Amino acid sequence: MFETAKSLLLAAGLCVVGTTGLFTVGSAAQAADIGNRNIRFGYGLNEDSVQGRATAFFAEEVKKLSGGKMKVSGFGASTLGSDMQMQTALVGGVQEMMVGSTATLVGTVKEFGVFDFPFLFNNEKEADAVLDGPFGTKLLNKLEDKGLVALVYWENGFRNLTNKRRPVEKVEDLSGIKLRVMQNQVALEVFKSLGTNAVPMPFSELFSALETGVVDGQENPVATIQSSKFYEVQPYLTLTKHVYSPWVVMASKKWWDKLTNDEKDVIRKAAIASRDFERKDNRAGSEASMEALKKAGMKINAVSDAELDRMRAKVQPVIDHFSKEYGEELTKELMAEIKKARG
Ligand code: TK8
Repeated sequence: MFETAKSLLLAAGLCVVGTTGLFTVGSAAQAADIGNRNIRFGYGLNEDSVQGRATAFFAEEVKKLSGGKMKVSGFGASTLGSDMQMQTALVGGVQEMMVGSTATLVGTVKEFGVFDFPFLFNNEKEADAVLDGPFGTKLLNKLEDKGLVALVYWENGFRNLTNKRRPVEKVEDLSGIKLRVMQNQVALEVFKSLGTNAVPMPFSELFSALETGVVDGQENPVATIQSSKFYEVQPYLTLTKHVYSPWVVMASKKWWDKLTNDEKDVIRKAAIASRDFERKDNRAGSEASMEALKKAGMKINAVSDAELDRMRAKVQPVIDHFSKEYGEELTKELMAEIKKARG
């Protein structure tokens, strides 16, 4: 009886080693240099979303790895502020952690704008390879000088277009649509070049802007369209998959510098585990999200390859312009990484 219990415990211990490689059992976590820490972790989507689930997963991992000493509290629906407001709070050391869009980091490290280049990645496999490889890591590391310790990329995913005016089947259908875009120059110029009346706005204001008619449409991945209930105010969904949006999990450098090495280790390991969980969850859920959006009454259409090619041609000058601005070396490096991922 006791023997069985002991071997079960051993098996559980081994399992922890297998998945995290950090501590064998709780007692080892206690022996490590870990103190009591309260960590406020902010995000923009609702609690019932991929961000909410991955934050809960991250909190659980941190709890496990720290023997219950480090406590992560998630704050969803932008209750701690928009992405940019949270970044400022992290830099100032008044908030510990957050996850937000690369698109909102361009004011800090402008090169993050490359991830707003349309049609950059063909699939998630390419995105994972580039983001987790030397290119993605290099951009994350640039944040450290600016007061942000970037840990991992999560996935928002391939963005699609919704609006209340009409189904978008060809470029011309975009003409004059008042479209909310993320707050960065690339997104703004891209959607201007496609003929929309593009309006930059924080995500935290988007639902009400759609509801009150301040804007006609927006673009986001299907999981986000569902979890943010945009189907309540947007009749048309067009599957453009025009750009892949990453999220970045970050910590305040001011706060990070006060952690012990063991505490940093806990956060790093938990962040990597949360990345794998979040991507799996997002990918597994996107078909169900499509079904839910259909059921909710959205009219969904795809765009022909020929029309997507026309969109590509329209946005190319914008990509060329910003490639120059970031330095052509950087874009070359990015393209080489993508080529490598394509094999
Ligand atoms: C949520 C945002 C959002 C992003 C946007 O935190 O702003 O449209 O796609 O999902 O990061």
